[in-house]
Amino acid sequence: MLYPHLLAGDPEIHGLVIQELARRRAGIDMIPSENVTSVAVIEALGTILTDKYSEGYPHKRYYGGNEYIDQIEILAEERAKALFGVTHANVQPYSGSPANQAVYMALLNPGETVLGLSLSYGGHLTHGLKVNFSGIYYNALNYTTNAEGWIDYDAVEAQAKEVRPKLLICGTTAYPRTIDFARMAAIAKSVDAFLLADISHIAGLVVAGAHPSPVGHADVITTTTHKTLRGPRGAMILCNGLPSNPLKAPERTRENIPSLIDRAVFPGLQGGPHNHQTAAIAVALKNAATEEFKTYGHQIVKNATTLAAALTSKGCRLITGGTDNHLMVMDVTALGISGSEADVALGKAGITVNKNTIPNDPRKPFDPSGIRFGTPALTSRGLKEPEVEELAEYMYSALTHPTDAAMLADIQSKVTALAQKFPPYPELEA
Ligand code: DSN
Repeated sequence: MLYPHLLAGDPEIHGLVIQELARRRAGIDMIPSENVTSVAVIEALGTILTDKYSEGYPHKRYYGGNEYIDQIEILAEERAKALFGVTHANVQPYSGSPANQAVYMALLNPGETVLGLSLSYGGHLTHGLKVNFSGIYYNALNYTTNAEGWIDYDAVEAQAKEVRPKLLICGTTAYPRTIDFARMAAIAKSVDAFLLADISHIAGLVVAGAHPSPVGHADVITTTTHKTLRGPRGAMILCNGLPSNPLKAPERTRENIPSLIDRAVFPGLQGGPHNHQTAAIAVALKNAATEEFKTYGHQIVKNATTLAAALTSKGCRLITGGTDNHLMVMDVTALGISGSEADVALGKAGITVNKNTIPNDPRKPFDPSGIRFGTPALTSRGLKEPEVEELAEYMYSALTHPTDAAMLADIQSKVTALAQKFPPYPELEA
């Protein structure tokens, strides 16, 4: 039996974990921010490292007994630096939102102006949503995409010149196209703003060479470690330069960004780092440096473009008409249903996606016009183009028969048969 000590200590939680594993194995997860991490990463997460306090940074801790924790954190930092080609990496942020919060704290005073992509056009909560810290404590303004869903860089430039942000953000959670980091850097430079590239969604594609890198363009890069990067939940902040570790707060200059970031993460926002998470990030980064990972990153994109082409050929309306990366957004109202109805119908068919707004969405965010889905997790499970084409058939059938229970049950049995050929975590016994 899997997890025997958990079973002995808490059968209720153990039972739910086993049911979640069974759920994952019976269906296909297409939420593009999710993935299937390695069992090596899961084992690192489950280690005794979780017990240790180590506030501070390697060789500068506020607690004793950190000689091995220091080595783990240094390994994670060195692997991150080598993988992305930067000279400074902070691997302590608990997740993507705190990482972005640390960047704000490092580079801005409360009330200063930030310009980021609107959440409802594919941005993120922390890029300036009014009810998020970014919109509450800062003068957060948003750019949008055009009606077809493309970022209009000329429009971003005009808006930046008008509002003069101190921080410009390029980063997305529901944008299916390549980001032009060089253009965003030129816009930031023209208004003397810092540029933050939040590559949480595409980090795995960047290291695989399947998406251009923001390194050399952005002043600061944030990324979660659990999306296309295939690691544990967590995040990193990357930049160039070296921390100077001054005794007093450094001035907000480009040269001081590494020190500013480190001080913002600790003691600015966080206490002790999650050392089991840091170890698991190190394990994931080692894997991301392999040739196999490069092949994986390119396969994610091949699977996504195959899926986009198959769905488009059936008449489905994809925002921007397709994808360059790992995800796509579909306007399902063209099929006579809402995003929520599509989400539920696909769920009954064994395919997990999420409802999502589309550009200029006339509907409310809780029941928007679209769905968002992608290929990182299914690619980790080994599905390739033929299986993805099969999935496109199942998706289309479910979306065009959203209330036909017998039809959805039939599709679900086919999806489960496919899913069982490609189990996630095959090393784990059921
Ligand atoms: N929740 C993540 C996503 O689904 O894209 C972003 O933080």
